[in-house]
Amino acid sequence: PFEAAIFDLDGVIVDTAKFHYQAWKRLAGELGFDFSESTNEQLKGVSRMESLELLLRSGGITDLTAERKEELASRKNEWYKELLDTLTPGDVLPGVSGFLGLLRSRGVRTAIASASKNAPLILEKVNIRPLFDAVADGNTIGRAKPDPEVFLQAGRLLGVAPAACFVFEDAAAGVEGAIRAGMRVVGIGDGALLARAHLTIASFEQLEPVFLLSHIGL
Ligand code: B16
Ligand code: MG
Repeated sequence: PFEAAIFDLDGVIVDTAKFHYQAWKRLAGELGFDFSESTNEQLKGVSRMESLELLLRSGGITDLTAERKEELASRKNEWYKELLDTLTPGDVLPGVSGFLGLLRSRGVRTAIASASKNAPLILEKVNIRPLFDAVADGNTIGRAKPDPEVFLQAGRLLGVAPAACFVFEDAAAGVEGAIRAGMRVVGIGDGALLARAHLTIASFEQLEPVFLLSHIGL
């Protein structure tokens, strides 16, 4: 039986994935190359510095000092935070709050497992922190997805064993991390990109909670 539901943040609870993409694209533009949405797919769920490395590689830039990389990453983060500033509770993705409420009413514990250091800020801006029993994020972990650390930490904070946890993820790296953690995974988004998930849905909007609950076996 499943006792806990663990949610990725960017792209699952709120559509901040598009803000990451806009900010990275702006950085690529300043560096003189274009950055496509398909390359961006690889950055989802990956840490800030690893995302920068992937971006630079896609633009053929290989000779930057560590200091310059730090500077570029923090510039991107400033632009990203300007975009986060526009977030309101209305930006929680459709169907999410209702599903969280349903889970909690059935005694299921809930947590966030996000690679983002901005997770606390985002949760506060959209006012959804009260619907989670625990938060594991980029400030509390050492290794980014696809490492299982953030999921294992979320399970530990809830006091629930991995085999009793269900994870909701929009990124291939996150699906992989959750599988390595020994958890079941629901992919949110493009089934082809999330082929390793145990089940994929287009969005929570499409989700019929009762159907999913019966699928999960709650
Ligand atoms: P930050 P998630 C991830 O969040 C994003 O998907 C990924 O694109 C981003 O690089 C990473 O957080 C780090 O974010 O720069 O805000 O610390 O999907 O794991 O909730
Ligand atoms: Mg995500």
